[in-house]
Amino acid sequence: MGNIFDKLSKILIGTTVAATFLTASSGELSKIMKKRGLTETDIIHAAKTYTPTGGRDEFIVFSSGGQSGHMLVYGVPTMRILKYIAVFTPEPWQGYGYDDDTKKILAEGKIRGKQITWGDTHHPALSETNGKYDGKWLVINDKANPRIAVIDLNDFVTKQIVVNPVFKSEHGGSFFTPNSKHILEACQYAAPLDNNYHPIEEYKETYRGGVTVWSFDPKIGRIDANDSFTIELPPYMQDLSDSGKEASAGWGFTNSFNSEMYTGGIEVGMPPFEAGCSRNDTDYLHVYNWEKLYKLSKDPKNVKIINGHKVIPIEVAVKNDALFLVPEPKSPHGVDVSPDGEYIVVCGKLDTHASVYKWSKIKKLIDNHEYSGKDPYGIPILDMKKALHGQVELGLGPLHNQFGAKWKDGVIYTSLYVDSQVVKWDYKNLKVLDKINVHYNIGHLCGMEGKSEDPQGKYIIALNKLAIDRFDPVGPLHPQNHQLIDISGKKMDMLVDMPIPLGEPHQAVAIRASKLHPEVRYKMGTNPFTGNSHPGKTLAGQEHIERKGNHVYVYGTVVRSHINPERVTVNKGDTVTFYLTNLERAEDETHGFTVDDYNVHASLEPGKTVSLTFKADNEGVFPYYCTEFCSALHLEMMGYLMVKDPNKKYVSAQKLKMKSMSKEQLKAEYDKTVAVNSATDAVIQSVVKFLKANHYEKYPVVKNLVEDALDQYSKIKEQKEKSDEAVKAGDYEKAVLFENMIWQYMVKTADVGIRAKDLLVRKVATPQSPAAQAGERAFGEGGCSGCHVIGKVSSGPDLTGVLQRHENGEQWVKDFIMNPASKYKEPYVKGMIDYFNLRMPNQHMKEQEVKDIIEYLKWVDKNANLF
Ligand code: CUK
Ligand code: CUA
Repeated sequence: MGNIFDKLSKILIGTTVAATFLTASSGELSKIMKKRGLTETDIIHAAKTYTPTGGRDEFIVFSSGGQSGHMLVYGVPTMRILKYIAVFTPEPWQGYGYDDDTKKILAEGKIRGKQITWGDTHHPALSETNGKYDGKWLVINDKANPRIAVIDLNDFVTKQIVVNPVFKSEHGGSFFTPNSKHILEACQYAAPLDNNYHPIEEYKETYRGGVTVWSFDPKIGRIDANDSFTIELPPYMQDLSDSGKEASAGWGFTNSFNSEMYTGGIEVGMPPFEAGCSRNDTDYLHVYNWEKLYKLSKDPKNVKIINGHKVIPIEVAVKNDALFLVPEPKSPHGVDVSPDGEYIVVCGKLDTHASVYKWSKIKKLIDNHEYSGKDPYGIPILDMKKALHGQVELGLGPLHNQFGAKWKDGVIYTSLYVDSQVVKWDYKNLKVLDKINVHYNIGHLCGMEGKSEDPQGKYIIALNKLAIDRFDPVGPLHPQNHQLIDISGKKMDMLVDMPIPLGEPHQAVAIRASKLHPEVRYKMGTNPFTGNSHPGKTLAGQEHIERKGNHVYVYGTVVRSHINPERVTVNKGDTVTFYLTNLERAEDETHGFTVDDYNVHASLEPGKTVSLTFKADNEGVFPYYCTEFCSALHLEMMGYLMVKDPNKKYVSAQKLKMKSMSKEQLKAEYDKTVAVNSATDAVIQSVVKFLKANHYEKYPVVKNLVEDALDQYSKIKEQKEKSDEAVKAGDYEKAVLFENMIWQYMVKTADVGIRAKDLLVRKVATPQSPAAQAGERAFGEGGCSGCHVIGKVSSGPDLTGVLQRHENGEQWVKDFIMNPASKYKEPYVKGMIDYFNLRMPNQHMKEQEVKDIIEYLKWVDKNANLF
């Protein structure tokens, strides 16, 4: 094992102090390594990725969720999944597709009137300012049902879905331009741009591809379909694309794989598509000046209107020197533009090479009108050799590229699908630098901010298509496998695997975590989908039910732990709309809402208002309830929807004779409840005193909790008034109920208040030495905490001050822990045994643990005033 501790300490702390510390615990570590069969390298990989509880990641990855139509969010280097974002597919937890507003978003994705509830998501893109990620917006495409969705990174929620009006399939999207004013989206399978039938025999004449240039407003994060247009392209099956940067800003680049314009036909005796599409030695890289074409699209004489959408015909683009073709090795796949916009790297897929084009060379050919020919549609073709910087043989099946932090020195990483490898190479000096094996068949690879003008290096994630034997078997359908690779050294280092059981994530994008600033609560009564106040916004005290003809509107609120109103009665056949506002301001106090049997569900994050509409077409009694375990009284957070048939006569059930309590009994119960409340209140007051004395307001996290607690506490006054009123009227039964409500508010106050106090103790206490920390751990894990609670007498005595209680206290405590029985006869211990009716057991602690516990107890004594 030799120098593993040196290596580890370098990773962990980078000092020799750490090495000493590690050597001390090395016995334990080597035992675990042996038991689990771990090598030194494994331990180093663990140290590079493991993040202790509460720790955060350096990068956040947004990965396509493939056929799930969702996206997923995870952290690097921990590879912990943080969220699924619902995009094209309903997602019950978030209420996506189960409340009115999210149904509306999903309905934006209807294609020619048809609701589509899935998506084949491929390429996410993050918004950019001056070519750098700004952490504001995320977009992703749907290949099967050509659509693009916009996700708001303020709350990680999909806010817009836009259908491509002319494509029947799309793939080369989405790609933001460097200032996020536009998004490029390229077609995949060519088809007629109109919606009519055209025979396949007229493929060349009537089938088309294209690139749609969507206008995007980065201020509000919405696509403006009216300001957008499509560049008509030949039916070459456009593929991956990238938008130009810096030197090539304003231009776009799109690959293709069927310049043969083959149309298949196995059933009529023709060879399959796969043969016909790869007959020619070269296909075409489309090079187009989208910026110029955007300006031209404003003039109606430059566009055809197809399905209500502007399309610039090929001739118009050619006439204006805005569309060119450059031959590229047959059926390539990825195309990626270098951060300075000068190099365009095309991956061979069927060719073992990557082809590096130079923008200045392409531009020169364009400016000099130096063409080697024209394609059948009249598009000028540039000479491949004259446009190339060079080619490098990388291996079998090169698919996609990512630039590293040293991109200026030519460092780039490319995935090799067939070889199942990532290759690091130099696109400037055209040589291979390093290769690493992945498991198995990698598609995209994701660098940290690797698609921006500011690649961060550090890590590459291999997005592998097959997992085969990597994980515990879960049936014939295997998870996908994302592998994290450390690229900070000279050689690439494979760190960890993460199974993805959601769909095939083609591409992922990563951003520095520090650039994301999502909010933790909505402004009270917000509709997140408009950003405005929701028409159904209801504040405390405004709850009511309104009937308009056959439509019943419930203006309700939810807050720990009740839904107001709790009873809603409607007629069978009525339409019912629940408007619900979550009145909570506390972080993470989300409530859920459903009505049994009616297929509706909402997620109510703090401050949000949602609306749920359904037809009450079944008679009966339907509980509604909160679906998030939001508080101790979560199960009580419920109500009843009662649906009556107005045409039925209901015979009332015979009233049961219930025994009722005497007035004296009720008064006694009332007195008891009041006494419990004032005792609880005394506890609360002592916590409040502590919080104030220790200046809780100086610590924002504590302050938030205290505010939430006081919020709960402030509601007591109104309940007390109601209770007093009931007493005055002699109605003790009602008074008891109100006193119980007071107690509920007190419990909620105490719950949050004590959480605040615990946090505050940690903030104001003197820092713990490593030994005291280890001692606290041993105290918890060794069983001491089973009977002893610091600051309190529980099933054993309070240990605050225990070191002072005995002569030569430290030694005494040590001896007692190591061998309790030796002291059972001492009068003090005997007294304790009698009092608690328990004997201190021997926990068989190690000497070091006992020493640490004593350090911990010293720390407790130093901070005794806090407990
Ligand atoms: S594509 Cu899947 S591996 Cu849709 Cu970006 Cu290349
Ligand atoms: Cu609110 Cu459970």
